[in-house]
Amino acid sequence: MIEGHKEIDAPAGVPVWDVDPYDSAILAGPTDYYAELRSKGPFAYIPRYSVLACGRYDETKEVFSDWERFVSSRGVGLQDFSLEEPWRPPSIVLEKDPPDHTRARAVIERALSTRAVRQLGESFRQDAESLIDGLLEKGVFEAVEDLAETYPTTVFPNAVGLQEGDRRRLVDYGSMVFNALGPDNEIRRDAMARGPDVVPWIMEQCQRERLKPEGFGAMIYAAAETGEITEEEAGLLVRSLLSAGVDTTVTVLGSAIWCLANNPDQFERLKADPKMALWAFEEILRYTSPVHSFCRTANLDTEVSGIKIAEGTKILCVLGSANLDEDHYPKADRFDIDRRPSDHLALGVGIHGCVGQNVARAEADAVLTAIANKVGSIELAGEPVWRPNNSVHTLDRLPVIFRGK
Ligand code: OVM
Repeated sequence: MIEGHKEIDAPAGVPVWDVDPYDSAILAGPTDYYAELRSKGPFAYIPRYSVLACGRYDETKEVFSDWERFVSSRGVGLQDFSLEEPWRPPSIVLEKDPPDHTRARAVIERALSTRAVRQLGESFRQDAESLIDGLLEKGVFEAVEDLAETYPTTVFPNAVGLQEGDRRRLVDYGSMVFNALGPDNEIRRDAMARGPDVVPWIMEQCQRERLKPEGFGAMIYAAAETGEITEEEAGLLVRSLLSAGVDTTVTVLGSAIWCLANNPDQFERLKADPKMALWAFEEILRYTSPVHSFCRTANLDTEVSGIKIAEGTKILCVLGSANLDEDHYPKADRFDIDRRPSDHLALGVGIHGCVGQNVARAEADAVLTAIANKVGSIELAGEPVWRPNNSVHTLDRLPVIFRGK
């Protein structure tokens, strides 16, 4: 065993690569690691964790889409749940395969449907406008804390129907969930140390009595009324909302500002046509890949691109690398909102593709549209600092200046 999964040999034809993908320097600046991974071929064997890493577009998409061969029920991090008990009861949507997955997915999908999300649009827009107005008054601000963390932790708890939206605990729980998918390193241990304070609070917010009668949470509990899922499963699905809905959107909003500050020509393009906000968002997703990697586990002996993969193999799917694959995206290293990359892998693909993407798009659309309409220029006011995280590529600090139009 290694990091909670079966130790495997390098398959024939796969280069051995002595790298630590979870090294803080790589997590903070992964571009060279991504490029080297792609140059090695469809897969590289990483002895330190005994995993096959995959970072070209085609193979990453193949592994990620094929839930029958590459399962999620054995965990989407390094740990194999068939061999080791995870730190929390598994998610009934992320960490399950059909047929279990199908029932839970249907319920959460309905709660986060286009129709349910459309009703939130107006309040999302108002909150975005007043946030941007406030930041324009400040001029210089810290974009991670004052924008990226503030916006989702304002609108999302409300949309779920939480009584209180303790921003720190929501962000800290997300950090636990995403760091837990990596190895038992210092980053993971630091995040997990918040558990005693954060986990009981999160579980408390998931209870039916705690949730307002309107919101995603209440819609999920309505499915427990009809017997489609149990009350306990409803609580776990609300937990999924709180696990996946905060860190991800916080990350992408920070990265959005980083992209626009570094590419003033693209910001001009967006200002000239604010209707490009959603396409800008897709390019931000492709270019920055908020979730940089998730694993799958081979559930049988199989083969991908001529490489034999043994049952029990953990495959580290490096989404951040696949999204920068030159063979799929010409000039992949250029941020270009006119690219319209509707097939990027940042939200996953297939039956496990991001179920919250309507909500994420509504949040991003509101914020990017408000910025396009109100802000004249975005400038860095200091060096951006990235925060190492075992699955999320996220900023720690981003000092910027907004000037009005
Ligand atoms: C969950 C969940 C879903 C997607 C991502 C995620 C690792 C968690 O269902 O808890 O973060």
